[in-house]
Amino acid sequence: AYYYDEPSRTFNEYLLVPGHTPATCIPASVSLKTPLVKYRKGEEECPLSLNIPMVSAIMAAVSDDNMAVALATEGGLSFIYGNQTIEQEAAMVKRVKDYKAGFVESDANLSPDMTLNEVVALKEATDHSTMPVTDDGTAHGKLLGVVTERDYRLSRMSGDEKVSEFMTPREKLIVAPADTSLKVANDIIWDHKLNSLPLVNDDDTLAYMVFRKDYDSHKSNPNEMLDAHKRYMVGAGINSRDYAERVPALVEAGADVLCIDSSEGYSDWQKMTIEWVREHYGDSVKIGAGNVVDGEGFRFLAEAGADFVKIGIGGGSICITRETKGIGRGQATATIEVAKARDEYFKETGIYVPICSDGGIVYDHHISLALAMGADFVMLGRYFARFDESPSAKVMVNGTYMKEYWGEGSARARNWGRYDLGGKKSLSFEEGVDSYVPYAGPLKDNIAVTLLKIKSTMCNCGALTIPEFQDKAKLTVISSTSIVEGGAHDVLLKDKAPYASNM
Ligand code: MZP
Repeated sequence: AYYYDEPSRTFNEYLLVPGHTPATCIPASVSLKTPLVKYRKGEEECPLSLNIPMVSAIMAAVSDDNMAVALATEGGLSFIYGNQTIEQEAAMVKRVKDYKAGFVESDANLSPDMTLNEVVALKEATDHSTMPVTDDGTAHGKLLGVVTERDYRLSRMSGDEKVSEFMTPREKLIVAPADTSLKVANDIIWDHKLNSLPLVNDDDTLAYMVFRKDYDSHKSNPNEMLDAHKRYMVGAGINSRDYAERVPALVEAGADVLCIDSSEGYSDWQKMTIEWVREHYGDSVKIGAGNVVDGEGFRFLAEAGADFVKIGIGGGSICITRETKGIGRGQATATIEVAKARDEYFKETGIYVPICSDGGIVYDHHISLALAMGADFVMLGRYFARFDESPSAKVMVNGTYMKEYWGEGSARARNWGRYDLGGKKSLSFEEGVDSYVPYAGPLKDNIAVTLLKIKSTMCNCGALTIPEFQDKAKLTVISSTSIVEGGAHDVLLKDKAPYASNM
């Protein structure tokens, strides 16, 4: 047997040592843009990149179309879970691609002279889940919709960002009387640089008139405006069994990138899957592979043609693979070694294959550590499962709201394709658990805090981009006593901070 000289370590055993911070290095100036698929670095632009280095896990408890829209809105990407029928998965991908942010279709026709009150009445009468669209022909902005107060409250309760994203507290400061005409309301919106305008009738707010002013005002045809809209990016999980049927359906549905979802990816099955994709689609279909935990595994998949490689075995919060099978590696050590192999491969070939650290992110600063260690982006399951947008149920447990979160190798998911080694199309033993995670509210609010923490850390290390961070980062292994020193200690806490802010 081969014995490694060093123990394998987790993120929690490392800290970043700050470097010099120039005055120009402030969080607002940090770019988190990062490559998603391989490219000839230095010679060409990466064909597919992310605006933030976070993707959501290929799990039924995490990544459906709803999550995908919410995360893509923030600049990340979801991989729709593959443990469902091909038709179901393709339908989810299609819904993300068809989703029109900020636009809701309607067959109602409005004139610029109509009052806001009349528009609301029409909305109530027709019970449009869609919103009316109009063009007054002269105004700079266009009315896209009406959200009644009831819709707004319901949307907040269900965490529907599609509606609430229109409204900001600032916008609630300006209200329009119910008899204001659409034309005048439009001018108010434009003059005050608003997206929505609350309308008052007597002393009650009735509705928000939702406008948008960032598209060509000459286009009066609503459908034309909807075609002009940028589509969200979405990924999809596949397995190394039914790819000949699943891949064409997902490509047809519009998936931007695929990922072979397997607990252990250093295998001929993955090579065969990638080869099949290359044979049928050349380089036009992007496909990631994994998971691996060392340089050998990385090189195998890179040479097989993977567009990115995912790292991590046994580190997931719901994972018991290390206990059941005795395989795996500390996530920090695995990331460091794979990053080294990625850099060597780049030097030899000129091809930069992005790597993704998957699983085991417990605190926000673990994301910063993973990036500093060379990861181009991270995949998270537990983190996203906690939000309103995840597909799992929100339940009350002992007086606290929780979301359900289960592993793909649990008896509940029975995702045999992820664990299959040429067996009998069933899950022979469990490698994951079924659990609860504390409910943390909307994705948007949580991710904003997480990203600010990452950017602040990068500034502490004097870096304005992820490659610069990777170049400048100084990392130190810490002793178990310094881990204790790192938290609040030797004080009696007055109040336990909310879970989300502990991340
Ligand atoms: P985490 O973010 O919850 O720590 O980990 C999520 C990752 O755990 C997933 O992206 C996947 O790689 C892995 N996973 C999913 N299900 C299982 C399991 O049942 C698992 N063992 O390990």
